[in-house]
Amino acid sequence: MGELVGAETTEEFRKFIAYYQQCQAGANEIGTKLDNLDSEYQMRDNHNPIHHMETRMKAPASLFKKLDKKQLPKTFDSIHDHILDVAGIRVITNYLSDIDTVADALTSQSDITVLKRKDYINHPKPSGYRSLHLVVSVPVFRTDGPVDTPVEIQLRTVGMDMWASLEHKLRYKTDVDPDKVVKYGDQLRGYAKELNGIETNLQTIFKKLQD
Ligand code: 0O2
Repeated sequence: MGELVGAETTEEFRKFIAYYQQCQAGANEIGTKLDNLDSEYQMRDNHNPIHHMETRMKAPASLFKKLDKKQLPKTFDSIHDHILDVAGIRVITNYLSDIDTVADALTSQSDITVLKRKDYINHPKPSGYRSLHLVVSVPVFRTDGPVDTPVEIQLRTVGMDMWASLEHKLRYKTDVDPDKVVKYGDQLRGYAKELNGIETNLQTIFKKLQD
């Protein structure tokens, strides 16, 4: 099995590109399903659970970094068999309860299989990070038939997304010594908790107004 690096013209590289496109198609399928669910909730309850969505394909450099971290060779098979987040979709919800609403509605669809679930909302990461991570398999219809394709879905509220995006910037800002960021760990965890409190209160107001 040849390595992908420097093998642009090989069969290995062609398989990788085809799979990359398949994963992108999987993310598109999930995006359409989520759009449809959001529209239905808007019609039914006069409330959109989804604030917005972002789709991303993992850059080849990040894929290779992940393979290195998992001590796997840089081959098509490694990516196909071990990397489940080649395609990712981030779903930003308006309220906390919208996360379960959207996750349950999507995963109960008959063509969706949940491959992995990580609940960083009830069990935040040591950094303070909160989100619900799901990896689902969705059929992508190719010329030779359907192929089950993994897509990672990160579901989080507007507040969780704000925290994650700013914390990510603080941590990965290349000109900052990582030790300097560690010093602010307690503060960052505290802000994540505060935001969670604020979002819980905002949801309570929303529910009262709805009743
Ligand atoms: P990108 O471009 O966002 O994907 P696994 O896939 O299960 O083998 P992995 O990928 O390490 O292992 O899983 P994890 O930690 O559950 O999820 C990784 C992704 O979650 C990260 O992707 C971030 O998007 C997000 N994330 C996890 N922890 C944190 C955190 O402490 N702070 C922030 N801001 N985001 C976090 P990547 O790898 O950064 O790349």
